[in-house]
Amino acid sequence: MSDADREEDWRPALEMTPDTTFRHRVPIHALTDPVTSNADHFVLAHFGVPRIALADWRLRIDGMVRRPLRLEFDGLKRFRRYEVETFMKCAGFPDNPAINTHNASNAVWAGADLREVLEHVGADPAASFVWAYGPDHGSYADWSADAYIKDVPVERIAAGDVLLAWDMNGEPLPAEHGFPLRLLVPGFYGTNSVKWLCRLHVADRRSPAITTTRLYNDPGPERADGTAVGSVPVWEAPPDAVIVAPADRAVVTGDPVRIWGRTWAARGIDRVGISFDEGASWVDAEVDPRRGYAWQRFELRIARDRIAGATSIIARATDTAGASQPLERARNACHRIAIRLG
Ligand SMILES: Nc1nc2c(c(=O)[nH]1)N[C@H]1C(S)=C(S)[C@@H](COP(=O)(O)O)O[C@H]1N2
Ligand SMILES: [Mo]
Repeated sequence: MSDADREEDWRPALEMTPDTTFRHRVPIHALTDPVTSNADHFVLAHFGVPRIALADWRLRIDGMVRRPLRLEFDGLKRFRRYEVETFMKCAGFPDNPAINTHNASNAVWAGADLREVLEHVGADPAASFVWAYGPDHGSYADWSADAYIKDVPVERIAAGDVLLAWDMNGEPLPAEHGFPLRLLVPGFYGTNSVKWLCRLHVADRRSPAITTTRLYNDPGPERADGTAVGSVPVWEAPPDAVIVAPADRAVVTGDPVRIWGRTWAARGIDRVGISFDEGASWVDAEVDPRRGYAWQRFELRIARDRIAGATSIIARATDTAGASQPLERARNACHRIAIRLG
């Protein structure tokens, strides 16, 4: 049995600091920069933050490949470097698809294109998923795991821009964001972009891990009797938006009143409607054109007397395929803020 066949030897030496769930985020009204800085980009680490020394780290690639590999960091960096600017949106709670945590950022990532790395190792054309392994382990809420594993459809990888990313906004990945290497799946919910990436396993089926098959799987479409048909993995991000200004609970001054924010979807956003009457009627905002996977800016200037008496603002995005955000009870439910016209 060769080294690369041994099941557990993909784990580097590491220390988990902290060794409990770690979250960081700035308030939505602070998302004023088009590119979120490394310090302001939200962080979600289910089990804590593994600290890995570069000398201890390898990327193991195995499974349905002709040439299994253990790549050192320098070897990986010999692949062509690509840059991708992309929104990242946290799917929210692993097992609750009815809440939007509105946790989003936008950064410029750089690294190798996984499509080229798979060509290099001679991935079997019959493969359908790549399982990505992070070595972080521990517990989160009421479940625990000895690794953080996700699976990505080979089709998405073949479309390009799925990165093995070592740079974030021009700097090496900060520990919280996955040093030394993370997977980055633009257009998919953040949960799929495995940090502290140490192993890629090429397979013809989905991974059986708890993080792929049980958590982050939502009930499928409803039948007439209200029961769900199967389940759907939390992959492509549906249309979503946050109102950056005014801030929630702000006293709103000025005429016209200016409302703006950020919007995104795997496919890109076509339209954002703004409602001042709890969704009874909508006014179209202006939406910047889509650039790759970057989030788009929307803005509406509206005469004060047209919204007299308003106490809330809701934004609703529609993607290029015509899908709109649900008003409530969804991972991408509409953002609603309370305001007072001052
Ligand atoms: N190994 C590992 N990768 C992970 C996670 C994790 O806990 N462990 N969290 C995921 C989730 S749910 C999200 S939303 C993104 C967050 O990436 P960020 O912290 O760089 O913003 O990382 C994903 N990748
Ligand atoms: Mo997440």
